[in-house]
Amino acid sequence: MAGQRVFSGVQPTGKIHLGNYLGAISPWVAAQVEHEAIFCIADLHALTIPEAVRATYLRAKVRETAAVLLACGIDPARAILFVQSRVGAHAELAWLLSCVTPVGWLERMIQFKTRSAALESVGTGLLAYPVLQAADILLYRADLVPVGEDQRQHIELTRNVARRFHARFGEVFTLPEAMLRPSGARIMGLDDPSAKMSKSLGETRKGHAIGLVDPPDVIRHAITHAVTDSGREVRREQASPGVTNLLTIYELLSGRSREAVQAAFVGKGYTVLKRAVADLVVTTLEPIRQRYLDLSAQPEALDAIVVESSERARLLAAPTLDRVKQLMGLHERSRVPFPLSDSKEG
Ligand code: AQP
Repeated sequence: MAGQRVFSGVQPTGKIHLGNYLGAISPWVAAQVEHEAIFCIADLHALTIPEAVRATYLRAKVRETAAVLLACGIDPARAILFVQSRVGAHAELAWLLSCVTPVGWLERMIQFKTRSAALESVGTGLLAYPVLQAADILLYRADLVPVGEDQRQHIELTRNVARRFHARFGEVFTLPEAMLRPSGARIMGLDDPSAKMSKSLGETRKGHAIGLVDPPDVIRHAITHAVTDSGREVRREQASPGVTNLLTIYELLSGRSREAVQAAFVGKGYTVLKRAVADLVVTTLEPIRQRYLDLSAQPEALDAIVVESSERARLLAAPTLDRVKQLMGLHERSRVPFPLSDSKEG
């Protein structure tokens, strides 16, 4: 797996939370060491969320997201960290791919069903969201896409869109693999362990999510009030979803095995478990919060990083888009050399 290209993204909406960190961002930080890594701040995707469609809000959120990702350890010397709307090829390829994607495929997406169910009027962008996501990934001919469990279906759709394109027009894309961590790909909400921890719910429900840059007292309060079950102590047999969620968070942040964590807490009261989880979360997140505060005080430096990275992303994306347009008959000869022999570095 060494030397493969990794691509993933995060929407600049709401508060980036511990689920984003454990399911996606911390695997990204690890991936940038052994792979060629490209990470996207997906502001075009954010436009599908009505509250995000306010220019000042979105612009501030893009910068905030960049600061959080850098604070978590994304290193611009190793990885490309760019803003989606700065690379025009994403929207252009999304349109071209939408012309080969059946509507039925999109209507079956769980995320579309969940989000649209809550809306009076559903925008076309919400339905087409996974096509834009497919374009994001396919543009860079990524091999691996580290994501949380909620994105598994979208990666499968990306593969199907690529296959359909290949069957009609010829080979151009790499079929990407979703990269899910065995434990922690779906961290649940603290206030309701039957729902995944999410930015959107975190906006409206206090105590749902742990923000990566929340102050320690807010984190401790949320964990202390996390929903568990009617029992009092951790048992050896199958734990309830709320207790399992706390054990999973502890397991991932401590780096210990599930068995070791289970053994350490069996017979201990939920208060002891919650205190231990809160201590570990605060110890892990406090340095991130401090780096975030430092970075936030340097907006020009943040902007310079994403502008420079976006230029690098533009150069990587151009040959794929050009090849796609050529295969679809939009122009005759490729204007940009397409690296078919797969030196992706170029
Ligand atoms: N709870 C989670 N556990 C593990 N991984 C997660 N991810 C999201 N939630 C969890 C992963 O984080 C990456 C960025 O996802 P996103 O920007 O779509 O964040 P979100 O929290 O899913 O945001 P929203 O806008 O609030 O979406 P909904 O309302 O659908 O939850 C992705 O790799 C994602 O899998």
